[in-house]
Amino acid sequence: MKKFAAIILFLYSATLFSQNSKSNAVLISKGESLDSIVAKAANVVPSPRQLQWQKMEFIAFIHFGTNTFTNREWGEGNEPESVFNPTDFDAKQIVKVCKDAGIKMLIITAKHHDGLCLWQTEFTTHCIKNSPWKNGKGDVVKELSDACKTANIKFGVYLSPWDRHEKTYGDSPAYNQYFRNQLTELLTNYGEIGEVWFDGACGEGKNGKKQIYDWESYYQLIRSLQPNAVISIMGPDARWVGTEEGYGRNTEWSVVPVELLNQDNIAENSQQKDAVSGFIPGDMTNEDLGSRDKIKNASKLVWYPSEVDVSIRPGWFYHQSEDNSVKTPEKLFDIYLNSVGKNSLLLLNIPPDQTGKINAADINSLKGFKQLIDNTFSDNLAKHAIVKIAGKTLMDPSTSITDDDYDSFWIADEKETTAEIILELNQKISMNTVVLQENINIGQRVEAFKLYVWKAEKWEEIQNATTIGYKRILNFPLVTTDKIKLLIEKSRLNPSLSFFGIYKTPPEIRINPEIGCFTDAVKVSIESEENARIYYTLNGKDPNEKSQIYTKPLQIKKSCNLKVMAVSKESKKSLYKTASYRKTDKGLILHTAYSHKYSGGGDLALLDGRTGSAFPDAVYWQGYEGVDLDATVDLGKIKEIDTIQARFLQSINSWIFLPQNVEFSISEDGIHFEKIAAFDNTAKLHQQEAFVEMNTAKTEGKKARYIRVFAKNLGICPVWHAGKGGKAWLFVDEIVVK
Ligand code: FUL
Repeated sequence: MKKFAAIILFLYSATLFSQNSKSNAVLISKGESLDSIVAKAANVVPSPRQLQWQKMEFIAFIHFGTNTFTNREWGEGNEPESVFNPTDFDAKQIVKVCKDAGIKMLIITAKHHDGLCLWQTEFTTHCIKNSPWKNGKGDVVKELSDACKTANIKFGVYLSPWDRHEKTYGDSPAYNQYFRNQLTELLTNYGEIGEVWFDGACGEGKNGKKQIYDWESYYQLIRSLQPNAVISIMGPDARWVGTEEGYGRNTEWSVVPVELLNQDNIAENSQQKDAVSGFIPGDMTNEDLGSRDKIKNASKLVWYPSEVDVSIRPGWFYHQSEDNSVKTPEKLFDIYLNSVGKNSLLLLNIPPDQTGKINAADINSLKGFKQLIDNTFSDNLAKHAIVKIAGKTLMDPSTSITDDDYDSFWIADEKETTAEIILELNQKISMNTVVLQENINIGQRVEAFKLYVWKAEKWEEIQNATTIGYKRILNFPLVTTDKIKLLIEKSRLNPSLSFFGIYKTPPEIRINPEIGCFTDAVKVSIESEENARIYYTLNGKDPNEKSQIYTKPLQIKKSCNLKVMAVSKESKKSLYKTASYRKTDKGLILHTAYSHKYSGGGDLALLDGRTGSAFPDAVYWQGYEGVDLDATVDLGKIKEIDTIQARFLQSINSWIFLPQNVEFSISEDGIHFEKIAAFDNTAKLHQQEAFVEMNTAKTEGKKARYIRVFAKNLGICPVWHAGKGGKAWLFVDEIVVK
């Protein structure tokens, strides 16, 4: 059955693209020589729909549905339709936020695994017709597709094949018909669809329902109704990169053996569990999918480019507890460099919250990210360079590789498989980023290249890499030079280049320490790139070029919010960076030692007024590895106290468990303590999803100067846990005494 499916797909894609002399698929005969296979691979090109898709570079996923309201990642399928009830759904806001961030298409989860349909469907009652939202008259797909049209960006749909609600699921022909009916509605009633995203996930397990999907019939339907739509992941046009971290491969070939198109393979290698309970990567994560070694035994090669899907938050759906864990602008920028910049398309998930809008935390991050993109890439420092290739100056503007026109390109003479391209810059320029683009209309060819800069009268190597493809972005430590050289060392056929750009990123800022709680003073140092001017304020306001200039470490003696900006010598502005410091009259004695891997900000972190969220990547948690927490807060004098609270994290996938039990005691003299509250958390230690536990005691006006919090670490991970026998972590933040 598996073979049969692969063969149909194979014939299907062959007939689709055989019209052009260059095509996006090529057959390999038995016994064909490696040279001939490699030459064939070099002539495989994207189909027109794949090409226009690739050129979008950056698109968005909108995960929205039942899980937004039930606070889950995978619904069970038995949730009532009434849970879907956004209070202020605003498609225009969602589209605007995305468009402002430079996004070219939105893909909505029209139906996730729980089966609830976010459009007015005729084929199930499990849809928003039966939700209270807009009295059942609303249509998320319609509103979003209309808003995209108005904003002139593309629109796509995610339709989960796995359906935990639909009764016919598992009765293969009936469900296939149901699925085609759903597709037909989505592909006929909402205008042009740019991408159809089929998920490989299915968590049915061994004894679950076994649905045999009729993929070919889905594809034929899509091709007939929306010929320009790219079919991704469980589809023939774009492939899953293989992880959900946002990072592409260093060697990323868009031409791969047809076997990667086999849906059974893809499904087996996809997630079998939800994001919170763990992720099982399969073969798609292989470091190399298309090198000579991988293609030498292929029966057919196809253009099958990589798509990098990643969420701006830890989960795919909105959870309030993750508002502090939204990826920072810097992290998003790094993801961009490592996805778009590694021959992939970036699909960034931005999930609306329960109001039905994008949350302010995500908007802020996207704004900073866009600023980094603009401040880096708006100015190609190679624009006026003299281009010299193999000793000859490239004069013809139609072959320019430094302009923005992708279709003007240079190609080496036939039979050449190496090349040396030198850009003479006329003056010394500081740079740390290079963008290269092959002309994929001709094929992806470059297999190895190096970058050099002219320094002290000789060429110095700064990068050594393999593939380029549609786009390769290289990031390296700042270097100043007036000449840069690209050496193509190996190529499948004569190499081409559409673009060679040089850039410098805006300055970064490092503040040390970034948070702090102090009793007398704290010394704060700020660093940025050489020759940058650093401006700051201490009242939390945005600094500008009239603000205080940083010259030496600051001695901070009062609670304050520091905000910093740097301006490079080329006048590039950094993002703002903030830090906050809090003076406390409380003392804290730690009787046990926290791990320096998770200091949470240092010795007074548990009193700094900043609390960690449900995901440990936030910086505020203090971690104790295998040891208990035993801490005494000193209020300085005897005071009436009302509440004592300690917050703990459980995130068992990260080996972080709640303390088994917690005790609060108080004392006036620091010697004689009275136990006033105890908590037993043992019943919660099995809970899979990450959560924060607050142990709170009301003390009703008791008097004390010292408050002692003792929390018993589980010690070692239990036998049922993946890390059994290993040291368990206890994460605390923070201790509140009011
Ligand atoms: C996965 C799904 O299980 C997740 O919930 C999410 O939709 C992601 C994009 O794909 O396979």
